[in-house]
Amino acid sequence: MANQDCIFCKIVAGEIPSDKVFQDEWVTAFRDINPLAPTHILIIPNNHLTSTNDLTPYHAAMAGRMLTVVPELAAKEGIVESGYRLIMNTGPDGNQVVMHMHLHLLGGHRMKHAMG
Ligand code: DGP
Repeated sequence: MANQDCIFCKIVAGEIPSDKVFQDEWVTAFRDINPLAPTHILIIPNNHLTSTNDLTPYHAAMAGRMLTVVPELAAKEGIVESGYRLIMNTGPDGNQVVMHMHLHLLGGHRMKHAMG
């Protein structure tokens, strides 16, 4: 189900341009418009979910695919051995800006540890 006002739903549908790197029946992955690392890919569910707060057991297959696509993308980006970070922001205190659930895949250089 798409949300008509959602920019990421429009990216899934191909209604606005993006640098897509992967798409299947569950998820779409595309390069972040404002990359914070040499590899900065966003992995999102094709159907609109606002955030992790919307997840239910019904979403298990999709949520699993969001994670299992990671090693495939990391291999294509050449960052399996060097490593990467996965980040999901939820809500105002989590710095979520786009209200369509998304997983950031960041790699390509050593990142500062954000948790102290
Ligand atoms: P956040 O909600 O803070 O977890 O991050 C949202 C990310 O989405 C941010 O890094 C920039 C990215 N972004 C926002 N709008 C677009 C867009 O139209 N295209 C692409 N490719 N990325 C976008």
